Order: sequence, then structure tokens, then C-alpha cells
Amino acid sequence: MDTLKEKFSLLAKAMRPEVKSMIKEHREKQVGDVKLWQLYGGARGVKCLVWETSELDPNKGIRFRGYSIPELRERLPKFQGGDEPMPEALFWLLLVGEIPTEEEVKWLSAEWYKRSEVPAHTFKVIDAFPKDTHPMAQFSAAISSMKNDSVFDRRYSEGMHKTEYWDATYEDVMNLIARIPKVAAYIYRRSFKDGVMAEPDPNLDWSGNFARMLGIEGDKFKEFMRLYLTIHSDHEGGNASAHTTHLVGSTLSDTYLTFAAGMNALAGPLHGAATQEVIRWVLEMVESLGTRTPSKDQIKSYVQQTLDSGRVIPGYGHAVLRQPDPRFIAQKGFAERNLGEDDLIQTVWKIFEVVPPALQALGKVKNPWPNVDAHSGAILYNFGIKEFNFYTVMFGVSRALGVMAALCWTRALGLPLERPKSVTTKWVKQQLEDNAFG
Ligand code: HAX
Repeated sequence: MDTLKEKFSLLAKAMRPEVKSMIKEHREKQVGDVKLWQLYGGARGVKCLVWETSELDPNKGIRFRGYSIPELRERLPKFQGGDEPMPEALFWLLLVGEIPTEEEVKWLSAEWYKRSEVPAHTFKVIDAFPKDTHPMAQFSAAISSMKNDSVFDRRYSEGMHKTEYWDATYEDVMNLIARIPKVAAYIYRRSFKDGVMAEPDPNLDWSGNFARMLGIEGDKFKEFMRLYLTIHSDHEGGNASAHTTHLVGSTLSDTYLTFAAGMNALAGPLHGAATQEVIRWVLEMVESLGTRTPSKDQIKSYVQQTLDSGRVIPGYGHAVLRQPDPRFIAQKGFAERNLGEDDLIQTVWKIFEVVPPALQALGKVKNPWPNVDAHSGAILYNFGIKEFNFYTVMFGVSRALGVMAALCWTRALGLPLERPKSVTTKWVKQQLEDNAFG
């Protein structure tokens, strides 16, 4: 170990338990507007963001402009008599708060088709990466590469008035959403398949085209994409990808760099990349147990093994939710209606029975229930997308709908640069010594 690293290591080793016991002893002390545990605890529960498009209730789960997922499935227009809601309709709802008509949704599908041309240099940027580069790194770079097309940047340099920020942002947002399925599909096919750069079909919708460009045949997958892209879109403003988008957007960074920043947050295993970690963990489990149909007892002992090795059970737990995630339930419902016999999916359902009591028994996990990522991988795997490193990119395509609709609102309301206040542990200790906290 070099000297610098050794010094750091010694300091970190000493400070970690010290901070932990300080939080334990003084957790309820009031530090400014928050409690001491919130200061060190990732700002859990601190209300300091405005996000117009959705709200998350710990027990009821997500509401998109007030609508639950079952309500969206019932009320949003469908594609040609299908069963699942269309993400175009959801975006309309998020942006203007009303359920669109079928005609309005058709217009939006056609508009996104018209705007779907991706600059040639973006594909060159992707091609410059070794094929085994994580797809999220390729996705983030490809999105950033479109910055030189930003309407916001151009108009800002021309002296755009503040009150027009939302207008330029809307144009970028529409272009970005229209383009990203093509970008994502190319990353998939270049990294894992035939390298084809597929084009959208004007007779299909946004999700149908994404499915088609990925090279996955069949109406059932297109329907799953409609549901998947709808329900992964938005989860209020405090989650890491939404909050990052909001933070970077607040600097008036252009729409592409703003969204790429959100994608870099989504790529973490405690957030969107949990979707790939779940399937990796399940596949490792079935391999280690030597069966594709493990019993609940076998799963229970594998879960314990994972916990004993100091790892989390991916797909379980949540910073806000305190019930099974309605997005998990919605995907389970799709699988029950369409794919019930699959071994991997059956295993995911058995895990749902085994993991919550195991996490509850730890006595520290606030939410032992599955989150959105516990189910999606098994369904994507069933449809033939077995390259699970790609799953977070699919999540990201959907997340664009929520965070980009919200960005339009941030710019429309003229919300300022985000700049919370930080403090040091030395300062906290001094305040404690001086008995300065309430
Ligand atoms: N397995 C094992 N331990 C878990 C756990 C899990 N699934 N979930 C929480 N815990 C542990 C925490 O690691 C923490 O332990 P320490 O005190 O030893 O650090 C303790 O329980 C308390 O954590 P918490 O308050 O219940 O949860 P947080 O709000 O701190 O964290 C996380 C929420 C989602 C990050 C957490 O539950 C987790 O790591 N889950 C697994 C990863 C995952 O599925 N992430 C996706 C979340 C949904 C999402 O964003 N999707 O994109």
C-alpha cells in the first residue's frame, strides 16, 4: 500500500465507527431543518424538491399525475386493440396532466417517428467503444454526443429570454425521446448480435419500434415493452436518476448532457442496475444449486449465504416504499397472463415468498419487499434478451419519459440552480460539544 493510501485507510477505519456511534447516539438531534440521521442518511424523507409529474406513497406506491398503474392500464389508449398502456399516452399525461385521446396518441407516435433520425457521428461514438464495454457507458456517451444538436444550447447562445427556456427544452426533449430507442437498439445489436442499425417503421408506435429495432419478433414482446416503458418512466423526483437529472438540469446544462447524467446515476447497482444484478444472482443461484427449479428451502439457504457474505439481495428493499412495489406486481401480472410456465419466472415468484421474511429477520431492513427490478429481468430473459448487462439501458429508455417531462416543468417554472448546504463532521462534533443542536 502506498503511503497516501495507508494514511487514508487508517483515517477511514477510525472515523467510520466513530461516525456510526455518533449517529446512533444523536440521531434525533435537529441540525438546521433536518435530523442528524438524515444529514448522514442520504437525506431520506427531506422535502426539498418540486416534481410535478408523479408522487410516491410509501404504502400505495407510485401515482402518475394521480393515477395508479392499474388505472393507467385501464384508461390510457392502447395500440390497435392491445391490452397494455402506450408510453406516448403516459408522456402526454405526465406533461399536461390529462389522459390523451387516441388521435393525440397517434399524433405523438408519428411525431416521435419524424424526429427519430440520429446523427451519424453518434453511431461512430458507439463504434469507438470495445464491444464488451458496459452498454450503459455506451448509452451515456452516445446521448452526450448529441449535445451539438441541442436547440437549447443554440438558442441560449443567441440570447434566449428566460421565459422561453421551456420551449427550447421541449424541442430537445421530444428529439431525445424520439431518438433513444434507435440508439439503445444499436448498442444491443452491435454489442451482442448482428450489428444491424435498424430503422423504425412508421406504422408502429414508439414501443413497437423499440422492440422491432432490438430484433425481437412477436406482438407479445411489443405489448410487454408498452407496459415496461410506461411503468419504469417516473418515480417522483428524489430517486437518484431523477434527482441527478434535476440537479444537472438546474445548471442549464443542455438536455442531452442532463439526461446522460441521470443515466450515469441509473447505472449504479443500488438503483437501475439492480435489474441486471437480480438476474445475475438468480442464475448464479440456480447454477450453484444445480437445478432450474429450486425449492423454497434451497432458495432460503442461498439467500442466507448471500447475506452472510455481506451482500444485498438485489431487487429487494427501497428507500421510500414499504410494500411490494406496484411495478413488480404489474410485471408479475403480465407474466401470469402471458408467460406463467417459465422456470426462471417461477423461481422469481418463489423468491418473492422467501426473501421478505429473511430480510425481516435481520431487523434492520426497512422494506423487505421486492422493488421494480426483482421481476423485469426474468421476463426480458424469457423473451430472448439474455444479455443482462443491457437491461439498465432499457430502463433508461423508459426513464427518459418521466425525467424529461419533469425537466420541461423545471424550466417552465424557472426553478433556480440547486445548491443545498453541506457541513463537515468536525463542524457537527463541535456543535454537539457546544450543545448547539435542538
Ligand atoms: N438485502 C440486504 N440488506 C439490505 C437490503 C437488501 N435487499 N435492503 C436494505 N438492506 C440493508 C441496508 O444495506 C442497510 O444495512 P446497513 O445498515 O448495514 O448499511 C439496512 O438494511 C437499512 O437499509 P434501508 O434503510 O432499509 O434501505 P436504504 O434506504 O438505505 O437503501 C436500497 C435502499 C434500495 C439501496 C436497499 O434496499 C438495497 O440495497 N437494495 C438492493 C439493491 C436494489 O434492489 N436496488 C434497487 C432499488 C430500486 C431502484 O432504485 N430501482 O431502480
